[in-house]
Amino acid sequence: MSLPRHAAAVATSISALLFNAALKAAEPVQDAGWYKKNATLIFEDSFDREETGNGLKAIGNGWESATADRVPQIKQADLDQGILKVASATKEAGHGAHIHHDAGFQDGAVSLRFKLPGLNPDERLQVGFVDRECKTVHAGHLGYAFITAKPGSIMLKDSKTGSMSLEVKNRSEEGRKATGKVPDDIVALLKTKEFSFSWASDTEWHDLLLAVDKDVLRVSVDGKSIGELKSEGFAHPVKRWLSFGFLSTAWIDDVRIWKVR
Ligand SMILES: [Ca+2]
Repeated sequence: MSLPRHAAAVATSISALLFNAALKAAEPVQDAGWYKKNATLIFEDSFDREETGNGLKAIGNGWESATADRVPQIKQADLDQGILKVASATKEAGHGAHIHHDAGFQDGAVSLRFKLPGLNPDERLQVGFVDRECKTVHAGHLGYAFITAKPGSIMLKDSKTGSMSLEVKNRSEEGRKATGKVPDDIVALLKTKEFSFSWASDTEWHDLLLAVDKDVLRVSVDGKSIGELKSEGFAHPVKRWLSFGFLSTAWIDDVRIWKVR
C-alpha cells in the first residue's frame, strides 16, 4: 500500500507521529455514514427522469454542461434507466465534456455511484470542485480525483496551487519560450500537488466518497479508503461547484453533496 505523500513529510519526528496518532484516535473515520450523521445534505439527485435535448441545462435539476453548446448536434448526457450516462464528444467538441452543479461548502463531501462501463479504452471520470470567482486559477479549477480505468488508478490533484495556478502556468510558458522546458522548480512543485493511488478497476458500479477536510482531499471507494492528499489549495474557502469531467464514457447515479461548514 502506498503512503500518501504528505504522510511521509509529516512523519519527520517521533513527536509528530505521536501527535498524529492522538488526532487519529480522537476523531472518527469520516466515511459516508459519518457525513450522513454529522453534515448537512445540500443536494441530491438520482436522475430518475428524462433529459430535455442536448443543451446547457438539458439534464435538469440545476445541472449545467459547460461543453454542450460546442456540439449541439451530439447528445453527450443521456438520462437512461435512472442513470446519467455521459459519452463525451471530446474530438468533435475539442474538449472533454464538463458537467457541474452548485455545491457551496468549505469542508464537505460528495458521494455518488459510478461505473466505467468498458465501452471505450480511455474511460476516466474526473470529480472535483470549481470556483469560477477565484481569479488566481485558470477556469476556477480547484482540485479533483481522476478515476482511470486503464491502468486502474485514482489520482488526487490540487489544481488551484498546481497546474491550473495562473502563476504556475505563466512561469511554465515563460520557461518553455526561453529554454524550451518548464523550469526545474515548477516541475518539482507540480510533483507535490498530485498523488496517484493504484485501484483495481472493473466495469461494475462502485460507491465513491470524495471529501474535503481543511487542506486534505480524501477518497474512498465502496467504503474503503483509497488515499488522501494534503495540499494548501484544498482549503480554498468556497467549493462553489461540484464538477465532473469526462474523456469518453462514464455513468453516474445517486449524487449527494454534504456540507460540514
Ligand atoms: Ca437513479
